[in-house]
Amino acid sequence: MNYGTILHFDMDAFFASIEVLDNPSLKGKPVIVGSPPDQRGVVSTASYEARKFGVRSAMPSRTAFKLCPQGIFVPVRMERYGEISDQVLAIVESLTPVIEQVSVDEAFLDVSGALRRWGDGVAIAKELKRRVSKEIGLTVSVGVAPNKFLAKLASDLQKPDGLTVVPVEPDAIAKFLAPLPISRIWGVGKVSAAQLEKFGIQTIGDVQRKRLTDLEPIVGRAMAEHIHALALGQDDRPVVTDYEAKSISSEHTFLEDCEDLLAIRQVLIENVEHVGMRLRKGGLSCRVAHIKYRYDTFQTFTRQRALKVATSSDRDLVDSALALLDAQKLERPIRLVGFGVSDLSEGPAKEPDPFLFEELNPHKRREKDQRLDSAVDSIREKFGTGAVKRGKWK
Ligand code: TTP
Ligand code: MG
Repeated sequence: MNYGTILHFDMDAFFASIEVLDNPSLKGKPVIVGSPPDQRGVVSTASYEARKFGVRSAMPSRTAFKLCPQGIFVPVRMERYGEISDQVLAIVESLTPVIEQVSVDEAFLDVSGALRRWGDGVAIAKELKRRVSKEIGLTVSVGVAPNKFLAKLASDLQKPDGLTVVPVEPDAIAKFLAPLPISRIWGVGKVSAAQLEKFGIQTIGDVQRKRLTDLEPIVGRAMAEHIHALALGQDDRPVVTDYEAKSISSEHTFLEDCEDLLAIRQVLIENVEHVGMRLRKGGLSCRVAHIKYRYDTFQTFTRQRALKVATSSDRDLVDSALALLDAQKLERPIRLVGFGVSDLSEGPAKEPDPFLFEELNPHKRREKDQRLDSAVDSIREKFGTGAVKRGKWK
């Protein structure tokens, strides 16, 4: 049998499963990881037992408590989840070198170069599941498909502990997708789904029966092209390893399209800080910064600029991100905003030190910034990214 060579895996109830792993008395119980129920704050994730009561990620902990009063609330231990994430990646790296990590608990793999050793994509998926279970004690769901869109969709279809194989023939792919709701199409959120449903389009099969020109007036040209291709399972994005891409980025999709420039700036800054932290964690600096934004119509723009010196400092990155954003004339509500860096090199920026007077010395300022950045990073590692917010930039 012919299988696809793109895999996507996603750990099951990741934070909650690790809490159960470290405290087996929680097994089989409704575990809720996040803020305590008597405080403001949200649920990070919940065990599948707690999800039966309707508890979900990002829900206020108070609401979760109302839905599931017998829930066992445990605080987030980011550092521990990072350790397990590294262990999972080490297993994956022993299977194939082409890995694109998407988040702490998921990644894409292109296994086309690893077939001789392992046979086919399904054999590699099984080996991954077996080793994650045996060596770490957790379950992971995997999708095997001919491309990224289908692999990601597949990994989510039979959670937890799933293994879903998507066919490779175009007709079979279309048949596989047809019964699924349009919300399964990557990028179709509540707003677009509601818009399409007004026109009687509820399943991916309904999209398949439309022509591109039928979809354009409903959701706009860019979005129409996007969903028309994905409804047929067409997606040619490559799996890009961190090494190849030599870029680090972070982006955020707003729950509702956003027109508030201050909110957009704030979210952009948070993305910058996230990127800065990853740069510094990897001991890297960058020479190019870019922003990305997407309108409600799905039209997407990126703007980049070269930095004067290689840097990993939040201050430099935020300065360039805001300068790039401020140069834009935003004409529509924003659906997504993101920040990224490229042209990476090893090590923090080091330059000769020609300044006699400390106060005038931008490199000294740089050292001070670096100390501040690393203090902020260690607080965030311990307490999560929301733990410290900086005051105003500039
Ligand atoms: P997910 O993979 O989205 O969720 P999950 O692993 O808990 O459950 P599933 O079996 O459905 O994959 O996210 C991975 C981890 O990221 C999750 O365990 C906790 C964290 N997270 C948050 O902190 N807040 C959020 O809103 C989401 C979605 C995830
Ligand atoms: Mg997960």
